Amino acid sequence: MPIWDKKHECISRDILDQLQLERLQATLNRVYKNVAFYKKRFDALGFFPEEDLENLSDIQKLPFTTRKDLSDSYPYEMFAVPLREVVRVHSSSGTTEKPSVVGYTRLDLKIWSELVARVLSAAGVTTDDVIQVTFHYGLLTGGLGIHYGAERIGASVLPTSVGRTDRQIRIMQDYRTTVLVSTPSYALVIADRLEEMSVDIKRLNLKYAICAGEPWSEETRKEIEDRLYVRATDNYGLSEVMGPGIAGECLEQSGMHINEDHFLAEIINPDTGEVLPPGETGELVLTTLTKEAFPVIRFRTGDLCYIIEEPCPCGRTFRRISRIQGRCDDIVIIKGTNIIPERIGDIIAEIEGIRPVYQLVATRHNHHDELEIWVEVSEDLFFDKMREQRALVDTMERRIANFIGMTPRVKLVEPGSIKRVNGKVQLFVDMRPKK
Ligand code: DLL
Repeated sequence: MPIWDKKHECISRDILDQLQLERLQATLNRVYKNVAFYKKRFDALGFFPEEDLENLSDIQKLPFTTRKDLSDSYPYEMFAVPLREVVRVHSSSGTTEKPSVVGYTRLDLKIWSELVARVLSAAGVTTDDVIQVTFHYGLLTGGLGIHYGAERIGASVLPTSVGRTDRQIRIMQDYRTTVLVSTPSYALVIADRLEEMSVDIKRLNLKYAICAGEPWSEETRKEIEDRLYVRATDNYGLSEVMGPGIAGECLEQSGMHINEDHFLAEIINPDTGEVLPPGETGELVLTTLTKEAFPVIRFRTGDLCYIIEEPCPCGRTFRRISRIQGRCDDIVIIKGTNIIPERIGDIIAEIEGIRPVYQLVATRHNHHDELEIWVEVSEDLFFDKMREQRALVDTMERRIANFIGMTPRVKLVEPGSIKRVNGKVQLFVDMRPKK
C-alpha cells in the first residue's frame, strides 16, 4: 500500500525527536504568549518555555490539561489566535457542563485534511475509492474531518452522515461504495440490515471498513470482516485535540500509527500522573505540536491504551497505540457518543427541581445500542398521573437529546425500584454483551 507522506511517515527517530522538540518549543511559546490559562500556569511554576525546554522530557514539568479546563474556558478563552483568524469551529457535546469549543485556522484545516488523508491511505483508501462517511456532519468533528481527508486523497466522498440505515444501504448499492467509515457497532447494524434485506453482500463493492469513535475488539473486527467481506481497521481521534487523523491502523492491523510529527503522545498512570514506559497500559496524554488556533498541552484524553515501539512491517516509523481498552474517567460511550452520567442527573434535576434517583442503562438489541434512563418518581405521579408522566418523559427525552446529541428512552419507575448496592445506586449499568 503506498505511503501518503513518506518524508514524514518514514522519518528516522532522531530527526523526529528534533522536529518534535522544535515544534513543541514553538507551541509552548505560542500558548505562553497568547493564552492566559497557560501563561498563568507556567508563571506559577516559574517555567519559561524559551529557557526551560531543553529536551522533550522537559514537558513532564508541565501540568496536565483536563476536559474541565477546556469547559471552564468556554467558549473561546483557550484560543491562541484572534477569532478573525479562525475559519472553522467545532465542539464536543454531552460530557462537561459546557462543551469544549475548538477552532481551526486555515493552516490547521490544511494540516487536518493532510493527516486524515494519511490515516485513510494507511487503511487502504486511494483515488479510486468511493467512500461513504456515516459520521455526524456538524459541530462534532467526525463527518467533516473524515470528509476533507478523503477529498484530499481524491477519493469520491459520499457524505451520507448518520442514521437512516435503509437509505445508507441503497446508496451503498447504487453508488458502488468501496469504503465504509462508521463506528464499529454501526458497521454491524448495516450488516444485520443487509442480511434482513437479503442483499447478496458479496456482490457489493465494499473493500474496507474504517471504524472509529468507540472501543471495539478483535472479535468485532472479525465479525465485521466476515460479514461485510472487508478489511476493517481501527482509527482514533478526539475533538479536543483535532478530531479524526490523530492515529490510524495500516493494513497490518496491529495498532494505530500516531501522527507523531504533529502530536506528542505520553502514557501516564491515571492515578499518580507518572509517565509510563512503552508497553505499559495507562491513560493517553496528547500535546499538539503544530496547531495554531487551539493548541493543547498535555491533554488527558481519558483513553486507556499502550504505546507500541516495535517497527511496523508497513515501513512507517511512527509509533503505534494499541486499541483503546476503555476509559479511566466517568465518560461512557454509547453509539460513539460520549456521555457523563452525572451530567444527565443535572439535566433531570433542572426539570424536576430536585435530583431524583436515576440510572443510565446501555442495552444492545441486534447490534443496536440504546440508552435507557430510569428515573424514580413520586408514588402519586407513578400511579395516578398518566398524562403528567407522558409529558415528563417527553421533556426529559428532549432535553437530554439536546445535550448529548442522541435520544434516550426515559422510563419512570416507582420509588425504590432501582437496585441499590450498599445503599448506593450505580449511575451507569452496561448491559451490552462484552466481546
Ligand atoms: O469520535 C472523533 C472521531 C470521529 C475520530 C471519527 C475518528 C473518526 P469525539 O466525539 O471527541 O471524537 O470522541 C472522542 O471517542 O476520546 C475515545 O474515547 C473515543 N474513541 C475515538 N476513536 C476511538 C477508537 C471522535 N478507535 C472519544 N477506539 C475518544 C476506541 C475511540 N475509542
